[in-house]
Amino acid sequence: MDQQRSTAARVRYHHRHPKRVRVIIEPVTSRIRVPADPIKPSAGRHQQDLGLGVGSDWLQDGWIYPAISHLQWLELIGASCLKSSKSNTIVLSGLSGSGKTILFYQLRDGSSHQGTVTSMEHNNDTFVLHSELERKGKIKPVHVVDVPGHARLKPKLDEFLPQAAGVVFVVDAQDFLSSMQAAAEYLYDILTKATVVKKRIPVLIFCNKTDKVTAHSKEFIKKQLEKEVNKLRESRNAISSADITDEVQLGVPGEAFNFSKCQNKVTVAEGAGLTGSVSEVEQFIREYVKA
Ligand SMILES: Nc1nc2c(ncn2[C@@H]2O[C@H](COP(=O)(O)OP(=O)(O)OP(=O)(O)O)[C@@H](O)[C@H]2O)c(=O)[nH]1
Ligand SMILES: [Mg+2]
Repeated sequence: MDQQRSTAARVRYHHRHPKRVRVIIEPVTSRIRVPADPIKPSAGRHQQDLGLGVGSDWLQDGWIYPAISHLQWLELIGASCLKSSKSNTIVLSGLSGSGKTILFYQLRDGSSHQGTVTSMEHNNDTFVLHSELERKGKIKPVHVVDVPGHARLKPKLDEFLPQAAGVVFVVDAQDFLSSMQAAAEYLYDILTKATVVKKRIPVLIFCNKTDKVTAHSKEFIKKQLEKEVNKLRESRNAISSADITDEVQLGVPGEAFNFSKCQNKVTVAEGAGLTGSVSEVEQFIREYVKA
């Protein structure tokens, strides 16, 4: 009698809840018999092959076994794992001095660790938010990456963006006017990244340092950034040479740009990392990295 090693799947429907199915994958060393009857459900259960097999289906012990290679199964299992494993990475981005590192420590330790200097390396840690330490039950930790604003380190962003569940773009609300153009350019680069648009990665523009009385409001910052992004969009579109190529076109051509036109969700919040006023960032994180 022929022996065949292969993998098999069966779908078992719940007898009372037909929408509930169980897929059972198992290696099979089967004695191959030509099916007399293509489908023979056993008492009280409905079975069905997955339609994934190549060649014939073989009937054994009342189940249909599509013979497909182990490699195909690995691919299928890998794909379903990727789908179900949600990222827990939040990327902190923004110009140098906007307050990313202070925010990072505030989220992790509930303290600003005053005296931070310009970061020359990215900060990277997985932790339960400090504000959630008192909460009962199991809480999903968040992987927070603080990418320094130094020009040399900005390319690091490309490394982390593909795995991001969300991006926090930190803006210095106090020193906003002098850094507005540079901030808009950096934000524009993020919003036109193919990975951000394709994966619909949400972006939170966090207007930081609002503990200072001279800080600009989030409404003002939002409007100014939209205007600056609009200008950038026009000037870059006008460049006929391929010197600068945006991966994705922003907004609707011919219409003034605003963040609601982005394919991914872009929201604006305000607070101060230094004084621990970061609840809007925490809410954003928990919206996209479920506890
Ligand atoms: N008043 C005030 N100052 C802040 C706040 N957050 C950060 N700062 C100050 O801003 C400066 C820069 O903060 P950092 O967190 O080091 O900035 P960064 O974005 O990490 O900068 P790079 O590492 O260079 O990219 C520090 O002197 C902080 O004390 C805030 O909420 N309010
Ligand atoms: Mg820093």
